[in-house]
Formats: sequence, structure tokens, C-alpha cells
Amino acid sequence: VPVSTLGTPRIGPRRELKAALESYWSGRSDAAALLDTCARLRAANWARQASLGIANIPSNDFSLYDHVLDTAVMVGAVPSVYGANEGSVGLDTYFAMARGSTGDVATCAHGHAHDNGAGVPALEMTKWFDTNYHFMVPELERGQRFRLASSKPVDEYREAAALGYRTRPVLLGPVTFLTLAKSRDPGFDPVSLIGDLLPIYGEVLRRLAASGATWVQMDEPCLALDLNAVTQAALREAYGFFAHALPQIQIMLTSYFGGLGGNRDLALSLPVAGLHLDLIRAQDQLDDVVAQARPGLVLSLGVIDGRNIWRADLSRLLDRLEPVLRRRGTDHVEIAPSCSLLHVPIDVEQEADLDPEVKNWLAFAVQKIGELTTLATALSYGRAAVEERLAASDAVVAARKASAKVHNAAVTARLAGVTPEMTRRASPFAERRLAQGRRLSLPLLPTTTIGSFPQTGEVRKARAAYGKGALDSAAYEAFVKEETARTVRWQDEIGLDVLVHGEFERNDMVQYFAEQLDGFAFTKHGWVQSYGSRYVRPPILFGDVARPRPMTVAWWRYARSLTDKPMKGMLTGPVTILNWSFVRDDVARSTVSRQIALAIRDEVQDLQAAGAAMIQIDEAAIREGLPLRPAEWQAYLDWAVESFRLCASGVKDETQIHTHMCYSEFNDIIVSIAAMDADVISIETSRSKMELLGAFVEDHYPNEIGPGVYDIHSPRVPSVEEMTELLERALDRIAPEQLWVNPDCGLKTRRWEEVRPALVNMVAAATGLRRRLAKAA
Ligand code: THG
Ligand code: ZN
Repeated sequence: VPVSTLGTPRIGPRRELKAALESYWSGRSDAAALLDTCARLRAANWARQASLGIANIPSNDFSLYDHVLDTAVMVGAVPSVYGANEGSVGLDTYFAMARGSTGDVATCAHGHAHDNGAGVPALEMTKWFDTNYHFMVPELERGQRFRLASSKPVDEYREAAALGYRTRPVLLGPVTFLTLAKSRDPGFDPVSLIGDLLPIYGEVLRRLAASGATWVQMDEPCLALDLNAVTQAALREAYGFFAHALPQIQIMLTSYFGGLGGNRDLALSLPVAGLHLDLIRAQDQLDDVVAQARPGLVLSLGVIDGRNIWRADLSRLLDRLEPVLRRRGTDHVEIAPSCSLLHVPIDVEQEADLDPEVKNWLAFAVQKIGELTTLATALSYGRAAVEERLAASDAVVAARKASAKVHNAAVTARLAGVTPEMTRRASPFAERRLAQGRRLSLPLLPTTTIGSFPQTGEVRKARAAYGKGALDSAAYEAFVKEETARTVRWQDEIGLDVLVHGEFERNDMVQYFAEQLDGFAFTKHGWVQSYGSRYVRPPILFGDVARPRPMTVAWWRYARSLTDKPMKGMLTGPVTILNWSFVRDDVARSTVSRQIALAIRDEVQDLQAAGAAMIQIDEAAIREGLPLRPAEWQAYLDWAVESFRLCASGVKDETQIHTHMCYSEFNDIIVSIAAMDADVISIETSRSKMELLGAFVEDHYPNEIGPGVYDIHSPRVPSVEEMTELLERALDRIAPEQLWVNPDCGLKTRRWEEVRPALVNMVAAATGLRRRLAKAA
């Protein structure tokens, strides 16, 4: 039984790709050095897979920056602002499309990517389905001309062949490519370009065939979405065309990130040689597909989780796989991860410091390939051939299930005792508002910030030194206190109404909390590509979550001691912590979310007890957790909102709960946002000139809102007039009593030189308008 990997991580075990890219971008090395590093990374990936016994080794799964961008360049879809309208597309154009002509794509304090507006802008970037990988959005226009502008798939096929590896090239399928593309013309659907696009793909396939390729993996993850009739027709047209024009190429059509759902009959009717199924996200589709697939169709069974890091239960998988093999014969079945291994770290053996018990439960890309070959051997030669490896898998499954590290009886008991009352504030907003008004006596249009202040090189250096032991904890604490004190005094001086401590003690808004909670583990080298050369190391949430002790109270108390103004307590919400971690797969996500919510709830109450009148619970990633198919949205939103309410509702009426969400479309989830019932929400609206506020107005959002008046994604300092105008626009739509004045995200990615004048101007805009409103009254 052949094994496929569908794709492997590109970044290198020691982030070699990142180093090579950054060195090239800064001018410290040339293109030859960059391309040489890339060739070595590819060779190492092929060698590793070959040595582990993979039959279908992929090529063209590598990318310098992003595989969707690679595809846009391959078909010559280069918007005219980048020049390059004939011939092949060079490195400079490629990186201009990825990063803009003046440098990096800007990210906000919550890690969302934004165009920084300088020079030639980068293409827009957005989430790759429901993963934490981000791709560059292709831009297509009416009458778009395509041309073959890159030979990358053929070059990499030949490169592998020269090293002795016969690979199965991977291409992003034409239909998914078009569904991910956008057009500036809202009436134009890029999918209508399918007929123009196919000849380019045909040429690539022809050249691959001429170079010796017999199979090609065509990724169509759009099969996991609900597709309209036009897109379904495009799939029929595309795969009909390939079968007719290139009968010498056998296509493995891969669906992943979900089941085929309503696209099942369509997918099974396409004239392709093979079909890959994601049997992690949708294991129940197996029986129907096996029953309906025509006899010659090769089924690629995605049974190892390509999205998470737990070792599989191999014996149980064999129980499911053996009957399929008996039914279809070993010639017509392959086994594979559910999706490309791009989304998991490379090798758990690099983790020398991980708790050995937890480490033994984990499988990164290398270990997953080992699991696949074990399964394949068992399927080909019987379980006895891999008896020891199966016994080891059984033992791990049993150990993890029984481990005291995973189970905390107090957490289970507490969760069982959660009542509906615990998810409701004691009084409705109208009453809380009065109690909070009496306690806080804030002016109209109160000014505040989202929480973080610049994480300067100095701050990051001090943290790194502390991490390495070069700085002791007393010295580090003194340093952070000094930064905090300076920042608090400065906010006081410029006349902000509600202050924050600046978050200088935090590395990352998720990791900071995860490190202080029970149930999480951390890696040293477990990097996963987020976009381009930027990677994250998601915490591993392996067990019941509990909070052994307060996490933020001491820092809050210190900051509060420096001023008489209200000081917000700053927390990260449960759904964001969940969505940015690798989460245990032995209980429902909703359960894990409630456990985190109870831990944060305790923190909220401790902050209240310490005297905090305002507590902000950020849910920067709540929208990122939305399922791919809208039919599943409500179930997710229900528990996501309930989790937020569970952590926010234990406080008195007079304690004001804030939340923050950035970079969000709100229209389709506004009812859920309102249901969170935060007293104050801050959102990003500055760049859309308050248009995003529309959803809040039309649905009569009842609570207070801080629509960002200052775009922190740009280094530009906004003027008093500009911010006044934005506030006036906001006041056209919402009552002055409802309006807060704040930037649109945290300030940690900005420099003090930009932050200082911008906030001074923001306060001036608010006070000016406040005076006018008072006069008018
Ligand atoms: N925190 C966590 N997860 C996240 C985000 C976050 N996932 C989604 C989103 N934000 C991803 N966005 C980014 C933005 C910047 C970087 C990575 C992901 C980044 N990474 C550094 C790098 O690769 O150089 C490494 C950072 C580090 O040292 O930890 O710049 O905000 N948890
Ligand atoms: Zn934000």
C-alpha cells in the first residue's frame, strides 16, 4: 500500500528558510545563496521521505513565500502595478507581490496582516481556509490574460529526478485558485476565467509529462466548501479538460480540511485517477465514498491528522482500514495525512526540554510519516510485521488516556457545576451602565488604548537575556517596572482617561497566559509557518486547564499604584487562546474552551477584588475559529460566546468589561458579538472610514463602542482634524454616550516616535469634540 505525504514543511528544522530570506531581503546575501539554501532544504526533504519509505514523494510543495503566490506567478496573474507583463516573473517581482516594494507586510498587535500603505503595496493576505497559514490573494480582472510565467513545478520535478527521486508534483488546482482570487470589480467572478486558465495548466502538465511525471497531485480544498453551480461546473470543465487533453497524466485530486459534503457525487464523477479524502475532519464519509467510487478509482485515505500533533491510535485505524483494503484491493488504496504536513512542526526529537511523558504523546511531521509507513506495512504484510510498533502505539494511547497530567478532577467537577446564571451578568446593560457611570465618572467620549505599548528592541533584548539566564529575575522585573512606570506616567500626563500598563512583561498574548496555566506545554523548535518568513510556535494544550495562581494581578496592582486614573486589567479570552494553540483531541473543543474560560473567570474576579473597575478580555481570534461551512457556524458561535460570557459574567454591575476585536468583518456575526454582552467593545474601523461600524448601527448594538480612530498599521501620524472627522462620522451613527475614543489595535508593533504624537492628537480630537458637544447641550 503506497504512502503519500501530500506536502511537507518548507521552513527547515532550524528555520533555515527564514534566515536565508531575511538575509537576502536585507542585502546581506545574493539570490544564488538564497536559491542554494532552498535547493538544500528540498533535497533534505526528499531524502528524508525516501529513507522513510514514502512511495509518493511530492515535489513543488516547496515555496519561497507562499504556494498560492507561486500559482499566481505560474499562470502570469501579475497585476500591472508590479510591471512584469511578459516573459517569466523574477524574484524581485515575486517578493514585491509578497511584501510590497518597501518591505514587510505590516502586522498589528494581534498578528493580523495589513498592507502598510507605502510604495507598491503587497497583495492582500488572508487565512488559508481554517488554518493559521496565510496566503497572498491573487488579483484577477475581467478579460484577464494568463501566460506560463514560471517553470517552477517542472524545474523542481527535474531537480528531484536528477537526485534520483521520482516525485508526484503538487499543483494548487485551477478551481481552488480561482475561488481564492479576488477582483476589484465586485460584479466579476474570477471563476468565470476557468476556460482561459486551463490551457496554462495544460501546458504545465504537458511539460511535466515530457519530463517523466506520470501522476500529479491537484489540490482542490475548495471541495470542503459549499460550492455554487458555477464553481461545480468549473470543476467538471477543468477535470474533463485534463482527462481529454492529457490522458498520459494521472491526477490525484485532493480534498482536505473537511468532508466532500454536497460535492461528493460531483467529485466521484470527475474523470480523475485518484481521490484523496480527509478522514480526520470527516471520517463518516468513508463508507459512502467506498460504496460509490468506481472500481478503478484510487482512494487516498487521509487518516493521520495533518493539522494537529498527537500520535495516532494505529490499531484502531487498522480496524477501519483493513475492511476497505479487502473491499478495494491494495492496488487502489493509498494512505496519507489528512492534508499536507505544512501545518505541523517538523520533528519532535528536536525537543530536548519537553516533559518526556507529554513528548511521548506527540507526532510532528517526521513522526507522522513514520506512522503512515507503519500502517502501510501492516496493511501490506499483516499486523505481525509491525507488532512492536503497534504495541508501542497502543501503550501511548492507553498512557495518555490514563495520565494524571491530563485529568484534573477538580476541573471536571467545576465544569459540571457551571450554571446558566454563571454566564449572565447580574443586571442588564442599562442598569450596569448607571452603576459604572457612578463609580467611574468618566467624561463624554472617554479616551483609552487597546493595551500594548511599543515592544522596543530594548524590551525584547531584556526578555531574551532573561530567558537565557543572562539577566536575573530581579533585574528583569526592575526593567519591566521601569518601562511600565514611564508608560503609565506618560499616559497620565497627556490626559488619557483610561490607562493601561503597556504589557512589557508579555511575549505574546496567548503564550503569556498559557505559560501560567496548567495543561499547556511548549516547544523550542516547533515552528509552523504563519505567512512568508513569519512563524509561530503554538502552545500545546494537552490536559485539563486550571489556573494555579493569579497571572496578571501583581502587574496590574503595580501600574494602578502609579496613577489615580482608572487602570484597565488586560486579559486574553478563552477562544483566542484555543484558536492559537494545538488543542487536545480527546475532548470537545467547546469543553476545552469552557475550561479556559473558568480559569480566566478566576483572574477576572481576582482583578476585581484587587480593585480593578475595568477589565478587558481580548478575543482577537474569535472570527478565526469559524468553521468552513456556514451550516456549522452557529454551533461554534454559541459555545464561543458562551465561553466569553462565562469568563466575563462573574463580576459586579459596577465593574466594566471591555473586549477588543481587530481586522474583522462584523456583519455576519454581529448578533453573536452583541450576545457577548461586553460593556465596551473596541474594533478596527479607521481604515474603512467607519464603514465597519455599519453592522453595529443597523443591528442596534446596544452597548458602548470604541471604533478605532487611528490606524496603527501605518507609521503615519494621524492629525487632530482627521481623527475629529472620523469621530464626527461615528457620531452621525451612534449616540455620544455610546462612543469611546481609541486606536484600532494595540501599539506594540509601532515605535514611540509614532505613538507619542498620534495619541496626543487623539486626546486633542476627543477633548475638542467633547467641548463642542457640551456647548451644544
Ligand atoms: N499570537 C499567536 N498566534 C497567532 C498570532 C499571534 N497566530 C495567528 C496570527 N497571530 C499570526 N500572525 C503572526 C504575526 C507575526 C509573527 C507570526 C505570526 C511573527 N513571528 C516571529 C518570526 O517569525 O520572526 C516570531 C515571534 C516569536 O519569537 O515568537 O513575527 O499574535 N500565539
Ligand atoms: Zn487588534
